[in-house]
Amino acid sequence: QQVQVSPVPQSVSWGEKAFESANAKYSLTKAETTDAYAVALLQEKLTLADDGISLVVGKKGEAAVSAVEANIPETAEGYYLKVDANGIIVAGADDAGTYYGVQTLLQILAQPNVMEVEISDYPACAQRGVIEGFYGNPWSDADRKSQFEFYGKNKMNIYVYGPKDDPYHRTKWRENYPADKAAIIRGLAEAAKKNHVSFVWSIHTGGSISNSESDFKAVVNKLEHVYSLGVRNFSIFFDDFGGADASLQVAECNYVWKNFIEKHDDLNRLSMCPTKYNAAYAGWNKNDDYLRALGKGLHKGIEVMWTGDGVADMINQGDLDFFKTATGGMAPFIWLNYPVNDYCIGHMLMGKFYGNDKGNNAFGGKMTAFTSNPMEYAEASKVALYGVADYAWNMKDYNPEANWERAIRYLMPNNAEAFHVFCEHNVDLGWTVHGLRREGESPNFNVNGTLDEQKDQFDLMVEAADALLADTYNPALITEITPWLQKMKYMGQRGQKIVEMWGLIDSGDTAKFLQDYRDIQDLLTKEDALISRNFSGTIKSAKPVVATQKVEPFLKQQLNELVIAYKSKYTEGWENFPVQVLETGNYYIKYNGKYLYNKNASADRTGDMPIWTDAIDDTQPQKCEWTISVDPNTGRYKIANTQDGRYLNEKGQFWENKEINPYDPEWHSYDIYRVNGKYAIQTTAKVSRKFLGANKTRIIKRDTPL
Ligand code: LTM
Repeated sequence: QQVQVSPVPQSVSWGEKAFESANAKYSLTKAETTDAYAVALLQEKLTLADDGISLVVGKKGEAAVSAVEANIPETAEGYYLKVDANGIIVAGADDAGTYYGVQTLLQILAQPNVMEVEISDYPACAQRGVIEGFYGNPWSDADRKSQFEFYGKNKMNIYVYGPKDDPYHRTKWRENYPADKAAIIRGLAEAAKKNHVSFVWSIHTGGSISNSESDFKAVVNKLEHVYSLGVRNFSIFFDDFGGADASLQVAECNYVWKNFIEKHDDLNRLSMCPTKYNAAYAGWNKNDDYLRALGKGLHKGIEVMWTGDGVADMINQGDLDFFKTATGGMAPFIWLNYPVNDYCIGHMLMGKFYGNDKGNNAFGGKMTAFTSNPMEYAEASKVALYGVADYAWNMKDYNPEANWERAIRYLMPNNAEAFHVFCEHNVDLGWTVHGLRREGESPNFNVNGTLDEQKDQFDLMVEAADALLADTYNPALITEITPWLQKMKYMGQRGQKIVEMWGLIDSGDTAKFLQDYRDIQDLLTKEDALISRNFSGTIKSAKPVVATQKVEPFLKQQLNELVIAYKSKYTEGWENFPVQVLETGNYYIKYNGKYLYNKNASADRTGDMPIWTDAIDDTQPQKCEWTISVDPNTGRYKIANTQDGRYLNEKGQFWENKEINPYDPEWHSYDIYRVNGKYAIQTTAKVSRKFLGANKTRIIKRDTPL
């Protein structure tokens, strides 16, 4: 059978069966100069023997492949590959091309029946890869090494090291790595090389640098230190700190180019991430002074990063056009903020990788690099990265659906169906400050379906979670997604109970109905207790959320309707559920972009009119003491001012004794911010159960301006 090589090659022509791979031996012919990493791979993965099937490997110019030289693509990193009954030939345009040809060959030889095939292949985009540029727990050494192997297999050739929470990248950029950490960087640079990945180390000098030679020297000193660890590609970041000072940034980058890059024969690349790194940050102004100054002033060898229209945006022709005009002719180094989830940390982003202009391969030539900023969950990020690799290699043939199906099988071969269920319920980001949404979550769940159909889906959620929790194929992946698997399981169980409860209303089994209701409350309590992983310092742990587009709202709404239906028919048992106070504390309450001030300072008590303001200022004693309660009889919430017991009403306009119903869309526009010295931002906060309860950290995202 024919295998779908991934990334999809530019041109493939399959023939008849050539031979069977079981027990096959290969007789390797190569030159001294043939890429050592490609040869090492063959030695590791195949059985080599002199009387084996002929396997000729080499690159353009080497005698072994001279017979097919005319077939080798011109494009750097391209290769020609042929398999037939006489043997195999892999001919690269260069070392990387030879290596990628071998990677393709290994996918073909992994099939029981090896088919005759002729492939001519090359990348659409010259630099393809990943930028570890998120806030949160940086990837571990093991995570990164596993990534590099994955990049090699998927023909990605660049990895940018820039985790916001590595102090030696950002806050302590002047300091050298201590010996143990330096050894890790050295090991990573070496591991990247083996997989034909260019390891780019980036420094974030941000706002803690002055436009002075002594400070610029400090940058070069640090880069020299990292150079001494084996790194040969560098970047300078100026994102997320405020000051878009083009003259300083141009001076710093050009200083580094002249006094560092040009000083080393084996350095020739430098990139920078600007402060205005997307069109929105440049005020949609193609004549923005800052960007123009970068385009004009930066040394021509320096590449400039760009995230598109906004911070989180898929890339289209318009993004490239804007950047080109604004910089006076440059092509961007794309920093794609997907599947990064540091601004929606409860969401695991496991959906299809789609939405970037397909056009044709020429689109890839209009950017210098296409890199993706992933989640802090390295293994789980591979679903999206499998798409990134395929897209950036061959834009013209990229098919998001087919790619996603392959990614699922590739990552979880023994439990692909279960992993499919998990991935399809973890797609959308919810409402966030960056506005990026992903479509198609929970595609098989029909809110208007029959109870039986819905039960099948809930059963699948439970069964898939159990199967994956017991899977041993990729323990690192399972560890990362376990809290989300548990959440999916509990949700599925809630759904199973809800289906059952509709039957109990008809049958009149009120005792069982009330027990199911209590069980659902217990499941919700368990879900409330789930956290993504332990956190340290400023790094926050997440509350996992699953299937937020369709299934979760449906479950909430169904429970509400069940209670109403029950109460219209029966009375018994309900008095057992007293109103519980979930949490009391200091909050800022936001409505329609305004914050509610403390009653002492500003509420108009006579007219019961609260005062709303544009900003919160936690230095002033303006905080309100609020009690947030839920009535499990109705699932309704109320927010009371503890000082006078009055309630905030659903319009956010005045206080009165009234409950807040989280199911009414109008009431969903509150954001609650916990006061903890600084103000914390939860961009997706709504008044709903998931933000209330015992764990007080979970409404906090991070204390950074957005
Ligand atoms: O996107 C850039 C250039 N900078 C930061 C990233 O570090 C962060 O991961 C993403 C997503 O929150 N947003 C940023 O602004």
